[in-house]
Amino acid sequence: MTNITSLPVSGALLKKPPKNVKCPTYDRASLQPGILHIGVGNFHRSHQALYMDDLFESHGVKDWAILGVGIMAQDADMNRALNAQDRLYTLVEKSGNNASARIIGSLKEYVFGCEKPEDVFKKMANPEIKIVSLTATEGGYCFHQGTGELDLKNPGVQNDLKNPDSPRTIFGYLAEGLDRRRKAGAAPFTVLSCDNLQHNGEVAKRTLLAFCNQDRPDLAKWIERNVAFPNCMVDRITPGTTNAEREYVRTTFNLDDAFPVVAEPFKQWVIEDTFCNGRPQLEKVGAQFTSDITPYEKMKIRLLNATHSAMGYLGYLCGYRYIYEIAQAPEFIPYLKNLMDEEITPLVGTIPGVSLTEYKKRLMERFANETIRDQALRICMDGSSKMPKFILPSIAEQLERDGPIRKLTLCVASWIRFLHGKDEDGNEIPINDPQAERLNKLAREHGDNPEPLLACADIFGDLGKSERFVSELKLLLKHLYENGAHATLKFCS
Ligand code: CS2
Repeated sequence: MTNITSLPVSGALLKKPPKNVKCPTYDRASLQPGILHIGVGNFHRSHQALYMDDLFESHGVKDWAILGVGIMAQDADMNRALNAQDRLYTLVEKSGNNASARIIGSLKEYVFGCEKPEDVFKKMANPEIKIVSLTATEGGYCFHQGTGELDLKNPGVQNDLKNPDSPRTIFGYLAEGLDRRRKAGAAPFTVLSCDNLQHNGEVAKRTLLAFCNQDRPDLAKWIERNVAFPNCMVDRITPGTTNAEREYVRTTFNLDDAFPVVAEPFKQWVIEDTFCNGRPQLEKVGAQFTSDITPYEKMKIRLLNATHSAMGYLGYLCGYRYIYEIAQAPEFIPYLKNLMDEEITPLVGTIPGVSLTEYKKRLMERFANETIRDQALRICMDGSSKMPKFILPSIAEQLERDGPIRKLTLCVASWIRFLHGKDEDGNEIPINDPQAERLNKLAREHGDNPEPLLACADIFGDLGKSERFVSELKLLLKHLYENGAHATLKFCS
């Protein structure tokens, strides 16, 4: 604790900005909203909101302010914190001995959809909103991994079809917002998915059309003809905020912020330029526009996100709690390097002007950044939707070309061992996944036999039919149960 009184983050702070913190100098009151963003979590606040803040601060842009929206019950804390702080928050970038803090001013409003869905619909209907961007997480698109189609049995999707006035998923909001535009004869907004899915725009389009086709086929047709869904690749490692970050911001920068965000210095955003109703000039602040997103998203999701998952599950089982500890552990380095070099890189292809060797070297440095204290459990969250996007497609492609799969399969085996819910010393493993109950039951009851889990086609598709994969998985899972995580890591390195 410190005895200096810390300054609350709010509009008043900007009138007398502290010397050690960069603050917006643009006039926030004169900003016009242009983007409505659903899912204002830490990633959005360290990434897209920062790009927009840069655009307002350095290029005099005024018409693309962000109107933030939360649609999940767990967004209640963000709603409270942001609205109490005039939608301002502290972003700290940290690496080595360097740490810098700035106040981000690009969020003009924040509406909590769980309490006020009608307010969100009204905002979406307003033609001044030209883009609705999304960070809905990998699971937020509710599609069945086996078929790629919207899962109509998903409880959120069912709720939104039955109760269009109080949606719980992106679909209910997007459908109602776009329908109001259509009925008013107004131009639609672009839907910009910023989630870690390959072809995230196409996934958003496919699932939204399937949703609308249930009871609003005319709307579906209108969306298909008029709405753009650019694909994009987003990147910035952003840990969750805990009291340690709040205390750090208080003691280091003398700021009292209920929800600061800490991130690494690196950031990347590659976007397809297919917006249907204008866009901000993000290229002025470091975003890259491209006509072919495929190699970029493959590079990022298959290398960064997959290696993250491999570190998360196995690292947690080995007793580590932070990603930097795992990335720095001598016993992990060869496994991670070989996983990327031998089993993933041959699938990524080439990107003009990008050296994958450099990219991977940089990744290892980023993972090893101990100042941001990225939590292994953050990475281990939502495995049921991350595994099919980050890891399983590489296994499927390697199987097709008769290539190596051991290190990728170790990640799946570690996940299944993690889902058991008790570590090697009998301590509880906190499983944070919408499917936790079902998966934990299967993992606990069947131990080293992965077959009942592999039968979950909504996660594994038809990978469970591959003899080679199944026997490899059985071998590694048995090894994990019999010899423990450290020995299995050694066996696979
Ligand atoms: C992580 C990502 O959640 C995860 O599993 O891999 O959140 C990762 O930190 C970001 O995609 C980095 O851009």
